[in-house]
Amino acid sequence: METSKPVRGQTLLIRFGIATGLLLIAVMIGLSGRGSAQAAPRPDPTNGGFTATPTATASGYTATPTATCVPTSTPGPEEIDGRMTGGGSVFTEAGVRVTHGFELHCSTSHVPNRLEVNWDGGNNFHLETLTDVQCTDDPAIDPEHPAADFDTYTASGTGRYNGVDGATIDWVFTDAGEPGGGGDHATMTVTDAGGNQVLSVSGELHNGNHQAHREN
Ligand SMILES: [Ca+2]
Ligand SMILES: [Ca+2]
Repeated sequence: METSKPVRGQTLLIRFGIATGLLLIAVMIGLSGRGSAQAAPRPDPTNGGFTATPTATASGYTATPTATCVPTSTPGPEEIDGRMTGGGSVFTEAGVRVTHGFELHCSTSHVPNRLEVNWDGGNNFHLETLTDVQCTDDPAIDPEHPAADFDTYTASGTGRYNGVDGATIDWVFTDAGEPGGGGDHATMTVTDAGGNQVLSVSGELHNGNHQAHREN
């Protein structure tokens, strides 16, 4: 009887010790788990779910990649150094003869640039300023001789219509070799100072010749 008391007390102590130990282990595991959960990187919803890692640099700032410039416009045609001379007749749809004579360069700054157009018994356009010009090579057109780097002269200008300033002209002349009546074309549209179209003609030369040249 007397020897059983210490044995029960020891058993209780051992059980208490085991229980306390288990509790401590459980608490430590719990703390340990919570600590590791806090240490794990959290996905950044603004960065595609990835956590950005700042990179220290000598200046203290992270280098930002510069955008590469991509050309969005196509380069224009290569400027051709040349001129076109000549003249001739074309007819409107109504059968009105339109005559023209010219000396024109492939640059607005290369002067002189002259163009005279006469039609219908007294109407006249006189070019004063070449405002825009483009000399181009149409693969389907052969200007033959002399050697030239273009065959098509497309331009705009301002001038006088029947002596009145403020008129404009848009035109295209082509040189398709010789004779001029064998394929050279002229297209011209003249608008007076009031905005009225006073001439519109497009066709093959009936006589005359357009001649493309190199400047040198
Ligand atoms: Ca050509
Ligand atoms: Ca020609």
